[in-house]
Amino acid sequence: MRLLLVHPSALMYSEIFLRLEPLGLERVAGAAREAGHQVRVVDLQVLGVRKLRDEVRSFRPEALGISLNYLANIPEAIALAKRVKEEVPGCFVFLGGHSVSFVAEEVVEQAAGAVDAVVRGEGEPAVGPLLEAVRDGGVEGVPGVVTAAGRGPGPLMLHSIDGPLPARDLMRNRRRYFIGELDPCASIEFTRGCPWDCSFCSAWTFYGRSYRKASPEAAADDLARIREPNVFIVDDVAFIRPEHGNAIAAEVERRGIRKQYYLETRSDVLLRHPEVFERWARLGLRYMFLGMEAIDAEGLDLYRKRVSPDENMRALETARRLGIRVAINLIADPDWDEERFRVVREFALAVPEIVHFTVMTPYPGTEIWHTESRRLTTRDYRLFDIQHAVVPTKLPLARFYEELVRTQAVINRKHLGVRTAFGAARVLGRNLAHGQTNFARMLWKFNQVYNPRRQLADHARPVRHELPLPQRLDVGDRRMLYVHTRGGTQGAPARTRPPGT
Ligand code: B12
Ligand code: SF4
Repeated sequence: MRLLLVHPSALMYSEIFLRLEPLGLERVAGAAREAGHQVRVVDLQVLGVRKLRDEVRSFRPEALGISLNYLANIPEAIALAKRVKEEVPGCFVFLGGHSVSFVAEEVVEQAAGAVDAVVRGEGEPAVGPLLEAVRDGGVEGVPGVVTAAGRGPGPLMLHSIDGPLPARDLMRNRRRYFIGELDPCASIEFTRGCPWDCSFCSAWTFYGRSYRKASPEAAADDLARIREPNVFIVDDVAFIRPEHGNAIAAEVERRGIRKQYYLETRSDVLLRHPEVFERWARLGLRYMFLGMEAIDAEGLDLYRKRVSPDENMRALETARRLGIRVAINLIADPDWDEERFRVVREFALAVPEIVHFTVMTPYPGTEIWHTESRRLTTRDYRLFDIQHAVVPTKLPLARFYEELVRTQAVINRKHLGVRTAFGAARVLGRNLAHGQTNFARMLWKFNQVYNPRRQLADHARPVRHELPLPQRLDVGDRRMLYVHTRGGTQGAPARTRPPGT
């Protein structure tokens, strides 16, 4: 069967700092190819819609799959589905990915016939059986599938994440994937899932709190196949298990693979096993995201982060000692007033690290969706991008955005200060010499994109599709939030407790 897979366009505010290859979609493409289908991929993060139109006309797909990891992309995906249905009337359209898994029924209904099915959960085990059923009948019975007829059997989960291989070769314009100065940059996955249970996050609910590790050999094989000199490790929390991080490092050393890496981890994981990160720093680990989320104990408790402010500070010192640059993420609460923004600005200016802000947003699939989201001020999918306030702000909304953007701008200037500018100029020169312009564009785009008036105006756009209202659930039994449950797995992936709890 001819299958066209599409990733929607990049969300405006993230495009400044990064644009990364859609690894999940590439893995679905790999699975479909292994099942004998003819597959093409269009990533609208790096290709224009005209390219998609040309591809639809020339390839005449029998099935179209759109990736929806981000809620904010849902209206765009529905519009694309409608256009492709008009162009190729018999084409079977399905959606899949993280976010759409939590609102599958609602999206099928909102698409009013333009979407034939939504796949909940992991795409690799579902795509082969789904395409077979499209040809032979019985789509409703495929595990994980939701259609207008309702929900089929629960989704299946890969037993091992060693395969299928991501179909990196199907991507075009790979040079446009980058993160900060790591330009160009590819992505890789060493583990899947997260054993913690932070109240604002849906990573753990999606995978039913399971945690799987790629074998060190498969991880190193995949790494060796990557052509780019830079690699982003997509794991929710890298190197939770020190023996796993060390085993992959040993394979990388044995094969003499040399890359620069960016990863994401937690302060307590770094503090517990700094030697693993030190080893990876020798192998090229340059940057890490630390999801600190809050600078005070109260905030950390609220998000059930299970980390103390002291641990966060010690983690920053450890990273500095290892020579790894840290990007900190803090959650800006809509309850913040001018004083709170001032305190946070002071903190951000006092530390040498890169500081990012995201706005506290209740997402379907998270615990706070059911506890706090009764107060939503908008249900426009496009505003659920953690850069807009979707619950009432203490300050008038316009003031809140002014303070937010002012804080972002102060921090941005800090990074582009005199000393940093020299460093940036060196990186710029090196990247431009190789024809890589992503990092350069990022430096100039900030003021264009981060603009409080524009953020406010986004709230006034006409809304075509709205998020469903949250159901008030007693989340005493948090398994009710899961997409993947133990009964629905292929084999039995390890369900682990977070280390140290
Ligand atoms: C790596 C990552 C990123 C990377 C790479 C993103 C990219 N281009 O793919 C970066 C750092 C760029 C990023 C950025 C952002 N991210 Co992000 N990211 C993740 C993370 C940690 C892992 C995703 C991943 O690669 N997993 C590994 C692959 C193999 O799995 P996967 O992509 O989920 O794909 C599987 C399934 O979803 C499904 N699937 C996927 N596509 C399709 C398509 C079809 C047709 C089918 C059938 C199935 C299917 O099958 C795949 C294989 O099993 C997730 C958390 C998580 N655990 O999912 C958050 C997450 C997806 N991100 C999140 C957010 C909020 C963001 C940002 C908006 C943050 C910001 N403002 O800066 C931006 C927006 C990026 C953009 N597109 O513009 C939220 C999503 C919230 C939401 N409900 O919308 C998540 C869930 C994290 C969280 N805290 O809850 N992100
Ligand atoms: S540790 Fe990170 S990935 Fe895990 S639940 Fe908390 S925020 Fe989500």
